[in-house]
Amino acid sequence: MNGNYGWGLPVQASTFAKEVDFGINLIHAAMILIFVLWGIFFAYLLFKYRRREGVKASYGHEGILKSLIPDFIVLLFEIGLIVLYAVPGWGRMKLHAPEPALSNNIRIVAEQFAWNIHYPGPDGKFGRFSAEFIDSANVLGLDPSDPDGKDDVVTLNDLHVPLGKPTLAELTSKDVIHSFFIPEFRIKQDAVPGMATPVWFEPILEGHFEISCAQLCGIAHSSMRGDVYSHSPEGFESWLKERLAEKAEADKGRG
Ligand SMILES: [Cu+2]
Repeated sequence: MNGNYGWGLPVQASTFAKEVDFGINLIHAAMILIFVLWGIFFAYLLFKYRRREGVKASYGHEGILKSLIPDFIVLLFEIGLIVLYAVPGWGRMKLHAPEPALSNNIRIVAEQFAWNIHYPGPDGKFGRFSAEFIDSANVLGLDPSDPDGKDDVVTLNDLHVPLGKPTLAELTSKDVIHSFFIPEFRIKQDAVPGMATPVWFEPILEGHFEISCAQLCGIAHSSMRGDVYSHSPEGFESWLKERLAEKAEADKGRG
């Protein structure tokens, strides 16, 4: 797995990664610079205003505006960060969902303590689903009479996505609030019961990564992990074909 985080940021595996990392790196660099400058200034003041014979402290207000200049510089930098980087970047990443017709469409249903992934299969249509059909073999409650659901694939903690196009997911939860987090894709989104939240990303690197739950959701929160595989388009197609063959085999066994 590429999930070897080490000291630096995880590998940049989606189109969002560069822009997100720019902000993280800029903020860290600025904080180090401010920390060092303040430290030097502090030491300078300690020395300059040390206790000496015949010198008394003054408690007047003269020079107070001048002393606020560094704060104003930091404030300007922070406003610039929000207005020039954070808001436009957020807009680029979150404002416009990709066209469903040009995306890999999936549903992600979180539950204590797992990720169910629902693929629409070759017809591109999700089968109807309803709580009344939910049982241990049908965790998403797919309606067995719906033809659109015949070629659907459901996996547990096993997300497969193709390179070359965005993956557009509808994210929800069966029970409590979870948070869908793939560090390498720089994507994190709450999964809220009763809500279908759109979430999208485009992988740019073939590999094996990890989904983790980023919202404390119960006793086994820390083990709520899943695998993510980003494939070449051909690799993704052949993975899907294998799942469909498995499904046909299982249906034969049952029927
Ligand atoms: Cu969770």
